Amino acid sequence: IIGGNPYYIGSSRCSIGFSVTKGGTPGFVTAGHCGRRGATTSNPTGTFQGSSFPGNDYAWVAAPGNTPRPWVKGSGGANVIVRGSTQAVVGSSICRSGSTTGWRCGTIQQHNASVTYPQGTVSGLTRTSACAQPGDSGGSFISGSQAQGTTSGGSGNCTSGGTTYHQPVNEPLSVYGLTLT
Ligand code: TYR
Repeated sequence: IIGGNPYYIGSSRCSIGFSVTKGGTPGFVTAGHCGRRGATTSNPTGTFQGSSFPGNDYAWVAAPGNTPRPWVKGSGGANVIVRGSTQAVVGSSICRSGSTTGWRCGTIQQHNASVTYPQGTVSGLTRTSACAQPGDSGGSFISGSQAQGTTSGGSGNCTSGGTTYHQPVNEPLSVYGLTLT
């Protein structure tokens, strides 16, 4: 279980945010819009244990039998080690990792932003200038070695450039009692 890697919900693909454990059970945090509680995943095999969307956009998937790794997939496949989840300030450099467009970087532009999707509004998101595309959802946002959040949505693309919002990761960690692994 590595941040930025793909997983599948039926035929649709999302991305792993960060490896976590809950009481010895391995899994990962990802986007809430990727699956409801009870939905199953393949590659890796898991089950959504909790999911909040809209309002929030976070979820966690238990994936017993898989090995959680304390890193995300960086540039050229390098391991970027996760050492904590202290939120970075506006203006900080940030990068994201996802299964469609890989490792992409930008700047934090705003905390506590609200975005209205067709399904409803999500608040408490962070806006960045890093690009993303469909399938990158749920993937990792990291600043230095500090986990920031999971990809929610945005506009643009990685050819012309884009704006991407992430759900800060500390809320699902505390709501679900998860530990970054
Ligand atoms: N929301 C998209 C998904 O579900 C991810 C995405 C992010 C799409 C930013 C577009 C965008 O500009 O995969």
